[in-house]
Amino acid sequence: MPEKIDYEARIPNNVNLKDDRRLQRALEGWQPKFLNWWGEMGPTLETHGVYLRTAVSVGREGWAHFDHVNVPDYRWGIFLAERDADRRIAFGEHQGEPVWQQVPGEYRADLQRLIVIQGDTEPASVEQQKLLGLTAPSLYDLRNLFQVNVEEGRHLWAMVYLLHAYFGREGRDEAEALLYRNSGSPDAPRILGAFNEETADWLAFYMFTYFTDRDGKYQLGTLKESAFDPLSRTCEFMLKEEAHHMFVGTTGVDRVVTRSADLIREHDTLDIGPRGGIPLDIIQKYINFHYTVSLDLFGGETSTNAANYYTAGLKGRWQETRRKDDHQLADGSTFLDKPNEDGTWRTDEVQTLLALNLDLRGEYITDCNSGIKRWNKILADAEINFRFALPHVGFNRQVGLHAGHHITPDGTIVDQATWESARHRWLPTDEDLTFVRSLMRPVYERGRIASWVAPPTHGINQKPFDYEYVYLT
Ligand code: BYC
Repeated sequence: MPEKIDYEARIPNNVNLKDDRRLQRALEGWQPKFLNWWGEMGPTLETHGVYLRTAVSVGREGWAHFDHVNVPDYRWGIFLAERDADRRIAFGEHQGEPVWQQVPGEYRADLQRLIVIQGDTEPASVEQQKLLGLTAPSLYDLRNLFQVNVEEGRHLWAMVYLLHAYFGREGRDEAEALLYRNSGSPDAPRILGAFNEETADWLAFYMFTYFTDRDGKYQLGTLKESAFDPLSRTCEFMLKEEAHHMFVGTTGVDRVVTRSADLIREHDTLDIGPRGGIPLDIIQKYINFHYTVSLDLFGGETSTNAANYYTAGLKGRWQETRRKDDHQLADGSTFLDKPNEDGTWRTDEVQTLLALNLDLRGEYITDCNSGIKRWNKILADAEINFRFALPHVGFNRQVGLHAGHHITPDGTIVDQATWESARHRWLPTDEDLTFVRSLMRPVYERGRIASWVAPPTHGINQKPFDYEYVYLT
């Protein structure tokens, strides 16, 4: 399998597409539908060139090339990480066998479902972010938005390639449906809840790329372990692109907190809204919202789906090969805190194999805490007496064992009326959202930035902050 990407082809790829005319024709049939979708559901703002990175090879070094690109001409393509000819299945009942280059019949439905769910999230996020280009706080941010969007578009290509290449007619139908469902649509919504929420302002965008893209990192990490080698290889390459998306989130929230801290010090008050900054309690409410809708993306804490995927070798654990156990998980148990109807908590013992979503969520939560730590350090360094925190895992949940319970951010089980009466202190209110939106005015002069966010410490690809990242005329 060549590592070099063929950019001469209509669909750039490193999977020798030209040698499979049927597949090539099928994908070339899907391509104009994708471009139509991009035109209708992709970024609203018209530009004349965005400083974007494009993959040139999938190897360890030098895979990205930077240049100004006219966004609709971006070369979306199919890029799989290099094949390891000796790769063997790392877990489950087929452990030790060579990985699969084709889909085994008995796992076809499950694999297709996992790929469809993964594929559905990618265009959904582009749809959610459609209008953000109209209000970017700087050209640097605008460029990052487009970078994230084109790569999510490419991730859709990654899943569509698998559906077309390995799942026959049903796969092709599913690939069509990925363009048919839309975020927030009452008739044909996206599959997972978080992808039907609005990303209506730039603080929400930073939070989304911090918390929701991070779910992407962990889910892709488990699919990278898959025995189905083409899925594993495509996820491995997607993870490289994903890292930048999370960088946009992490540093985006850093910059909002930094700016708020500066305004608090300058005016000696936490009430910085009138000074054009975002108050810390509103930032905390955004954290509470985006973190909890992202927790829902891990599914139920105990899941026979996840157990079956694992045993079959379809979906592993985070860093499966680094774990020191039998990779079968037939024995072993773990502990799970559950809310009781009477408002108390109990701890149940559950089989490790059934608790794989919980395991993955635990890895994710630890990672999320690293953001909280760095944002608190900004406050501590500014000698501001306020600290962010992740809410309790049961707070504001719609999926899993906490759904239907009313749990406060500190983990107290309360009745519905108590929860509802305090909700405005925990989650963004209409007033908060309206206020944040009122700050969202586009700032498109080179080197300038909106009032509510600090400039980045570094530009992209060693360019300065005042570089013309986007040509608007
Ligand atoms: N919403 O056994 P359960 C990303 C369903 S993000 C709606 O508890 P399971 C990205 C579930 O389908 C990563 N339905 O959970 C980020 C099942 O339905 P059926 C996306 C839900 O199956 C930013 C039933 O409830 N990738 O890449 O172990 C920008 C019982 O399910 C939800 C993936 O998620 C929900 N939140 O786990 C761009 C990887 N949760 O079968 C991109 C692929 C559960 O009874 N997906 N249900 O009809 C999976 O691995 C699993 O499907 C899930 C759910 C982790 C989502």
